[in-house]
Amino acid sequence: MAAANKFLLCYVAAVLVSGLAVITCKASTTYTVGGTSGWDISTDLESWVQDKTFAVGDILLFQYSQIHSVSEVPKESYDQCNMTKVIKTSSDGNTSIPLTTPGQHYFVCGNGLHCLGGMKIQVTAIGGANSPANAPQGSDNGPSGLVPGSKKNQPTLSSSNVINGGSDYLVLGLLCVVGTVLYLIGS
Ligand SMILES: *[C@@H]1O[C@H](CO)[C@@H](O)[C@H](O)[C@H]1NC(C)=O
Ligand SMILES: *[C@@H]1O[C@H](CO)[C@@H](O)[C@H](O)[C@H]1NC(C)=O
Ligand SMILES: [Cu+2]
Repeated sequence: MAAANKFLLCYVAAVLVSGLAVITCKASTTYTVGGTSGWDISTDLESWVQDKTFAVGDILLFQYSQIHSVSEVPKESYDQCNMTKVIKTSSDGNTSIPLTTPGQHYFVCGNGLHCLGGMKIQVTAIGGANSPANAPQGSDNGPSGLVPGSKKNQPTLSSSNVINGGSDYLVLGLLCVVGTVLYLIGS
């Protein structure tokens, strides 16, 4: 009876741990920017961003028509809609951008007038399960990949996309079950 109880306890523990893993190590989320309206000048992007919490590992999917583009830019470019300094620009109409670092990320339409019209978002990525502890936030734009304002819209995308399931917890749970079975056999 004691062994059965122990097994039950272990089983419950494994389930709890797995549940916790799902909550804490939630898989990366892909957000379609602007929802069904997409990345557009008519979309209320500010409201769209407001009620969301983004984490490192999440992906922003920008969907837009040919007249638009999407550029990740440093803060000063974002504030002034000045496209002189751009980190990365895409114009393929369906652009996935993973949030690979914690802190602020700034995205604008490459058309300065659209940007001035509100076609821009500022996103804060909180340190995800994949990032080592909490890196310092607000370290605005360490512009390591800064490309001076070339007017070419090149759809170069980084794909250092870190997705990590809760497999560690699964292994832990399995070990627990195996341990219990061994214990049962041994007793
Ligand atoms: C944009 O920023 C650059 C410096 O980064 C500056 O030289 C230029 O005058 C700015 N343009 C406008 C329109 O403010
Ligand atoms: C847009 O990109 C997403 C993610 O990469 C993909 O799942 C989707 O099929 C693409 N849609 C179109 C219309 O290409
Ligand atoms: Cu635009």
